[in-house]
Parts: sequence; C-alpha cells; structure tokens
Amino acid sequence: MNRTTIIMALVAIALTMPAAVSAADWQQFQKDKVSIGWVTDSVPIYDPAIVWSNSTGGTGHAGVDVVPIVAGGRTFVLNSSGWLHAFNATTGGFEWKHDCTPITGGFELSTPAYNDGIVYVATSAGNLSAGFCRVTALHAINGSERENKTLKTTYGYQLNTPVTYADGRIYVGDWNGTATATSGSGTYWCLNASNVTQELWNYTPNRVCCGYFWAGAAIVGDYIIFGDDTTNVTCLYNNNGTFVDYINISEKCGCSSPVEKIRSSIAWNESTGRIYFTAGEADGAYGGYGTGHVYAVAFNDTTGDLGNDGATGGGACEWNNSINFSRSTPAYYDGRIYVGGAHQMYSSPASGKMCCLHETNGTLIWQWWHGTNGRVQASPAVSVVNGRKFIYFTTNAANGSAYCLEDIGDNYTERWEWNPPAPDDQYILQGMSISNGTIYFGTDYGIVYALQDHFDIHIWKNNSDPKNLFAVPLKSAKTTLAEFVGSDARSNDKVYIYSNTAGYKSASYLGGGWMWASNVEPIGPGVGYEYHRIGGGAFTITNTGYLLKNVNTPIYGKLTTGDPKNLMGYATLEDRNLSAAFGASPVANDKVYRYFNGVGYRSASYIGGGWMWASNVEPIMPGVGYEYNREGQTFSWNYDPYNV
Ligand SMILES: [Ca+2]
Ligand SMILES: [Ca+2]
Repeated sequence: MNRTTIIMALVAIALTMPAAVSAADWQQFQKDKVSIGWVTDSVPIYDPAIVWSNSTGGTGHAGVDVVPIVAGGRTFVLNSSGWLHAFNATTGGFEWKHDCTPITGGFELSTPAYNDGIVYVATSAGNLSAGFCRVTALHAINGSERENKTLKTTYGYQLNTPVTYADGRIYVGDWNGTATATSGSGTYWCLNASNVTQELWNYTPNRVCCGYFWAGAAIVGDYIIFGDDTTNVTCLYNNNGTFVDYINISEKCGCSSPVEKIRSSIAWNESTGRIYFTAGEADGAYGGYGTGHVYAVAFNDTTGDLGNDGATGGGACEWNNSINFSRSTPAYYDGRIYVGGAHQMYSSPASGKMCCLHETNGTLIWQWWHGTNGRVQASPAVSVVNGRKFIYFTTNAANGSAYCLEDIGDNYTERWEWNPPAPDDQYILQGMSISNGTIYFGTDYGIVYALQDHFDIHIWKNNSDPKNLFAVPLKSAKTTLAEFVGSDARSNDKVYIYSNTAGYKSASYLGGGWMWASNVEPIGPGVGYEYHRIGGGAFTITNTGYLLKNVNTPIYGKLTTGDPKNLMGYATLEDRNLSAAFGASPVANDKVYRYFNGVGYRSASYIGGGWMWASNVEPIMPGVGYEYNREGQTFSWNYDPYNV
C-alpha cells in the first residue's frame, strides 16, 4: 500500500462508513406507504444552521403548507399556488418549477409522493370556489409533465390528503366543505402510477359528511386503510377498491361526544399489528384546547380485519388517549408513540404539546408543552442514532419555530429551538422531512429551509510559527479546500496532511487558487490538518454538517513506522477529557499534543495507567486538531460521537 493509498483509505473509512447507512430518501408524507415517520439518519442535535434556503414565491401567508419530500438528490415542494418546485437537495439551487393547476390556487395541502424518477402531485386550485381536483405526474429530472388526470371539477371539492405511492399505484382522497364543516361525500382514488390518466378504482361510501382531509392512507399488503371526517376507518383491497371492513371509532371506542374527525394519516406498525392515528374536534372544550384523541386499532394484515372482531363493522379500539384537538399523524418507535396535540387552532395563545405515550396502553410518558409556540399541527419525524431518539417538529403559530427534543426515557430534553430569520415570521403548518443528515421544512412565508449542525474553526495568523492544528467535527458536503476554506484563503496559505509513511503533504493557495489540492483533499472528519497562515489575518471557518455515527482513526506506532506522529481529528460537537476520548486504548508513554497560538505545543503523557499533565491539552475539543505520538503498537481509535 503506497502512501496515497493509505491516506485515501484512512479518509475513506471516516467518510464512507456512515454514508452507507445514513443516506436515505424521504419520498412521501412521513417517509413511506405506512407513515413510518422515523429514520436512522444523523440530524442536527446541537445548534442548527441553514445549509440553504430558497423561496417558492410565497406571499407571506399559506406559502408552503406541505412537507418537502426528498429523493434522487432533489427536494420537492408544492407551494400554495399549485407550483411544484425542485431544488438541489445539497445546495438548494433552484432546478425547475411546474404549474400543476390550470387556475390560480391559493391553498394546497397535499404532500406529493415520489417514485422512480416521477413526482406525483395532487392539487385543488386551492380554495372552496375553485373545485378543481387534479393529479399530475412530473419527471423529477426536469419538471416536464408526463400526464395529468382531472378527477373532479365540482364546486368545493379539494384534494387535501397526502399522495400515497405503493407498488405501482397512487392513492389520494378528496373532500368538500369549509374550514369547520364537511359537506357531501368524499372519494378515495386509486390511479395507475405508470399512467395517472388510468383510474384503477374509486371509492365513495354511502354516507354523507365523510370526506378525506389530511386522511392519508396506509398500504399494508393487499389492503388500503384510511380514516374519514365521520370517524370511520375503512379498509379496502388496494388492487380493486373492494370493501373489506370498517370501524367507527365514535361508536366502538367511546369517543362520541363530540364525534371527532379523523384528519391524520394512518400509521401502521407490523410488530404490534396496530394502526395509529388521531382524531379531534375544534370545539373549544377543555379550556379551549378542544376534544381529540390518539387511537390504536388492531389490524390483521392477512384478513384485512379492523378492530380484532373477525367480522365487518364491529370490534373495538386497543386503546385511545386524550391529547385534545390534534391533526398530527403519530410516529411509532420501539414501544413508544410520538404525537402532537392540544393546539387551539383558532384562538390564542398558541399553546400545545408534543406527547410521548406507551404503545401498550396509550398512557402518557412525558409531554413537551409550550404556552405560546406549541401549536403542533406537524407530524413528528424521528431520528434514531446509536440508541438515542430525537423528535423533530414545527409549530403552527405566528413566527413558528422548528424544535428538536430528545427522548431520554422518563422525560425529554429540548435540544434546540430554531426560528426562521426575519422577515420570515410565519406559520409552519406541516413538519419536517429527514434525508442524508439534513432536515427540511417550509413555512407560510414560502421559504424552504435545509438545516444541519454547524461548526466554527479558528485559524490564527502567526508569522514566526504559522501553525494551526485543526479538525473537522462534522461530516460536511464541502470537502474541497476551495469549498471548505472559502473566500478567507490568502496567498501562501498552506494546508498539510500527515501520512504515516510519507510524512507531510501539502496544498498551497497561490494565484487565487489551491495548488496541489489533491494532496490533502477530501477534507473530512477523523483526520487532523495543519493550517499555516502568514498573509491575511486570523479568520474562522464556519460550515455545516452532521455527526458521524462512529469514527475510526488509525493511530500509528513508532515500532511499525519509525515516526510516531499522527494528526487526528475529533468528530463531535462535545468536549471530552482525555480519558473519555481514548478510553482504554492508550499505553505507556503515549503523548497527545495540542498547539496553542502564541504558545506553541503543550502535551499530556500516558504514564502509570493515567494521563499526566492532562490539563495541558484538555478539553479535547471539536474543531481542534491534535498530534498523537505513540511508541507502541498501532491501534484504531474508535469512538461513538453520540456517546457523550
Ligand atoms: Ca372488523
Ligand atoms: Ca422568525
């Protein structure tokens, strides 16, 4: 293995290991056809910053009221005027937009779905008088229309449910009414995903006042399951729309006063054999927080039976629990249900909560409550990394925010609140999607945000000894020197990387560009670098990225290399002491050096089973590079950045 190969292998270990398990698309509402709502992606948990933001041309009200979906390197957002926008998911660069409605809309609530290069968009021309329900299939690569299907042009009808894609079919429901009332019967539609002009079936129940508003479907095996505005959950065969079973939760679950509207999607969990959803009525009860529950209902994915009665129309709920008025779709993970509730939609203050419930019986474990910014219309998006659980949601209040909670067992910690910068002081109706280390959401101001954690690295100027040791604490999309250092680079700046066998290699900033950049690129976590600066002044590298799930950095021993120097990075945003950072790996006479601007090197030594003079280098800090000198055998420094 030559020296280049070694360096590349070292960097490749740090860069590719997490990517293989973290990169994942979020292709439809709550991620998939059963609204699973959780991923294993790393996401911001410290102090998020904008990776990019871009406008969909909002008006300051009802700009974006759906969740952005992410697929194939693009982020797709439907705005209130019925235009689907596509942005580069990494850079936010505008790629294309397409008008999906033949008349000017003003309110669009259906989250699109993506599959295999096609985006499926349901639009309503956005207001009660328009009554124009259309499904459009667009090529994701350029926004060109493959075909469209007009479903209804009847006065008042809207397509307000998310589009569900599954197994070559798409599903969407319509609805007719005002903000507080439902009229007429809605229809659930199934179209051929290969050609949406081909209607495979539609289902209109023989009941009035039962439209479908936010009532997205779950597709489980041969079945489709969805709720409606008259408190029924219906199961059909998804290939032909034939009726299978229903359960009336008002009659069978004891929630009849008042009758609640099911305006959430159905979330299915195979391991429990249950579906989860919410229903509510904005009746002003309970001190204004309204009536509403989260429900668990048994579903037999072999027979299609709802309610565990083995028959049609009977059965019972497994449980329900009052969370006051809610439109949030629950997310299930590891025996727990996360769901938003208690939002006073039409009154103030905009208080409300995010709940964590026992899946077995629906009892409350903890709840996050906010008195003025807690109106959680959103459905929680959950990130599970190395055993830690983070809950993401937005608030539908004037100047709403994005939040991250960590479920720590019997309680939660609020990791952060992030408020869109002025002049965006609008509502954030729907929640977030998670993809490839990034969270995405849109606001009523019409702006789409992509957030990651951010980091700062201080680079000092020092003419006599221009040394800075630095490390990249997060995996960033910016891996070239030009991207990473940006416009702060000055003539004669140099960046060094250290190879165990070849010693130092460097790149230099000359004539406005980085020469020999390939000597040190890609810039990434787990590796330490030296930055030499003589020209210009001190500056700070600020960038965004996300935590790696694990880091493996080889620490080479003198016995095998003849040169005990290692430059190492520290890929986390938490400080640690030497013992915590290196655990049981050190052996006698190991030394860790830190370089201080204006002071020079200071070191700690591992002697007699402990770190001596540890305070010379502690805390081990993100953004700082260290030298590790080892006379013993090479070892791999493995650590879990989440284990702090
Ligand atoms: Ca049944
Ligand atoms: Ca704001």
